[in-house]
Amino acid sequence: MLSDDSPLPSGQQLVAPGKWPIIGEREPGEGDVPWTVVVAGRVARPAVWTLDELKGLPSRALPIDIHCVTRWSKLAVEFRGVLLADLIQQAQPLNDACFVSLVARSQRGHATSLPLQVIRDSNVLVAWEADGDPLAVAHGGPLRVVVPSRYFYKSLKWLARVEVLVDDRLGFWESTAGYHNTGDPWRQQRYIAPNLTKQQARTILQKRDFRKRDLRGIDAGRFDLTGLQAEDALLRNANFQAATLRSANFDRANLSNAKFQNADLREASFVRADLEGADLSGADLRGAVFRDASLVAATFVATTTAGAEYGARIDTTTHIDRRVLEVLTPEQAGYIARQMNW
Ligand SMILES: Nc1nc2c(c(=O)[nH]1)N[C@H]1C(S)=C(S)[C@@H](COP(=O)(O)O)O[C@H]1N2
Ligand SMILES: [Mo]
Repeated sequence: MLSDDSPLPSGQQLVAPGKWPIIGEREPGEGDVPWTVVVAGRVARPAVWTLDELKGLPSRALPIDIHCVTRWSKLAVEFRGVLLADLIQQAQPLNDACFVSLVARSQRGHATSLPLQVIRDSNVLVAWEADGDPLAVAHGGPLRVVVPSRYFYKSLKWLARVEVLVDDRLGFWESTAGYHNTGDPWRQQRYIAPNLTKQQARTILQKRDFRKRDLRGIDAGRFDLTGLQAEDALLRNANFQAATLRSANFDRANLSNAKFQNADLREASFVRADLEGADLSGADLRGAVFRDASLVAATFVATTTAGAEYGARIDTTTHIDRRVLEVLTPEQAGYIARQMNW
């Protein structure tokens, strides 16, 4: 168990030593060769560097903790690079410059943003090396941003363009998926909930039909939702604690960070569902189907402060791919393997 002075924000779990999950895009979009980084926008002197020019600048290696919003963490990865603040300073930001949009070389125009002050106050790096090795392409190589003290979605892979702005411009996840625009892991600023009145939520819960709906963060704790139809629903951060969900259908639903503690999920179906960071501790999973579900950093067993283990009810009627062992933390993987007799 971790002590109170642990460097792990609440709701996070360490990945196994040596593991580093790949999240989001896996490769950059096509672009010019060689790689360049441009600083433009509200600056007096737009600037551009090639990769070699950047690597020729005075660099520093800093240990930075990775905290992914889907609840895995990897501590003290040593990233080598240059300070983003130094690059921006060379382009001479104008007085009204307040925000910075970081744009990737990406097929979908992936971007994220930060207040200029955050870049000046913390060691935001433009990095090309992690733990002594060149960054792998899937992890943003040849060049990515690394932002300490923010969820990792602020750490843009394949940096191509730094746009200095007066007003903020929301990034890809922030504008399409409700990711919090600050994303401070110490405050668990994970997602913004959509607007749903209490009355609307009640009606939807009574009908037990969530199909294809955006119900992020909905509170369905303790409800009787036997036979719920929730195929393709967006249920990130939803609360299903102690709910009755027998034979519920969650196929292809997005359930990342959903809470299912002590829920009755017998015969529930999660085919191709996204359960990254979901908490299923204490849930009854007999007969539940997790075929092709994504279970990165999911929780099946928790330990109370008194030290008691408090696990999901799993047996050989639970359909779960053996591959999950690779994406779970060692504690979680061990628990599943024991229940399944693997
Ligand atoms: N260009 C780009 N950068 C990105 C993403 C992405 O999809 N595209 N995903 C973000 C998210 S959500 C996370 S958690 C981290 C994942 O980095 P990793 O794959 O190296 O672990 O990259 C961030 N930067
Ligand atoms: Mo993420």
